[in-house]
Amino acid sequence: GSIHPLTQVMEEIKSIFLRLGFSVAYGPEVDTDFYNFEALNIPKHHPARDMQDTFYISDNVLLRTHTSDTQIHFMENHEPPVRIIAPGRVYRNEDVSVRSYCLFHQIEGLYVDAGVTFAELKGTLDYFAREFFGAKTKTRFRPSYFPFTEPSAEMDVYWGLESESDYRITKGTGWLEILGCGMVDPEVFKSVNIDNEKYNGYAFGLGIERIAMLKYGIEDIRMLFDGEIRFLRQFK
Ligand code: 2NL
Repeated sequence: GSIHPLTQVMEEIKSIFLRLGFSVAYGPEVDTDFYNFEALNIPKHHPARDMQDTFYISDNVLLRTHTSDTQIHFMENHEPPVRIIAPGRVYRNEDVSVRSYCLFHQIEGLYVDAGVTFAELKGTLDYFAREFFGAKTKTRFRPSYFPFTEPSAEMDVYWGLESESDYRITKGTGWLEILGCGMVDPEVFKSVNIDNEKYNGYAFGLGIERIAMLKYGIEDIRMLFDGEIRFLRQFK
C-alpha cells in the first residue's frame, strides 16, 4: 500500500504548525447550526446556509462546511492562550466537477491571546509557505472578506510563469491563492464567552485538495476520492 496524497499533505502541514507550538484539535463532522454558522457570525440568511450549499441532517443539524466548528468547541472549553490547528473532513453540497467535490479536507488555525497582531499572522503564514513550498517562496497578502474575521486577507504564493500550465493555473499572473485568514471578529469571542476587550487573535483556513493538486500536478479532484489503485501507487 501507500499513504494517500491527501494524508501526506495533511501530515506535512500539521508538522510545520506543531513545530511552531500549535496543538491539534479534532471535532465532530456532524454538528449543529450554532457551531458551524451562528457562533462564527454567519447570519441566518447568509447564502452559505442555503440547502444548495450545506447538507442538512435536520433543521438544526448538519455536516460541517469548515473545521471552524472544532475551534468554537475548543474555545468554549479552554481559556486563552489558545494555539490550535483543526484538520479534518468538511462537506459542501456542490455540483461535482474537476474542481469541486461534495467532500474535501481543510486545516484551520487559531491563535487567541492578549495583544495578538496582524504582523504575527503574516510572519507565521509566511514561515509556513517557505517551509512547505521552499525557502525562496515569495508571498503576498490581499484584502478579502469573511464574516468571522476583520480585517481579512488572502495569501498568494508566487508560482512563476515558466510553463504553459503555470499560465493556466495562475490565470497569467504567476500568483496562486493558497489560504484565507484574518483577525478573529470580536463577535466570535462573544459567542464563546471570551472577553473581547482583553483578548484578540488570528485565524486562517486552507484547503488540502487544492494544495495536493498543485504539489503533485493532479488535474481532476475526483482522482483523490476514486480509490483507483494505479493512481494511488504513484504516491509510494
Ligand atoms: C478559506 C478561509 C478562513 C477562518 C477560516 C476562523 C475560525 C474561527 C474564527 C475566525 Cl473559530 N476565523 N477561520 C478565518 C479566515 C479564513 O478560511 O478560504 N478556507 C479554505
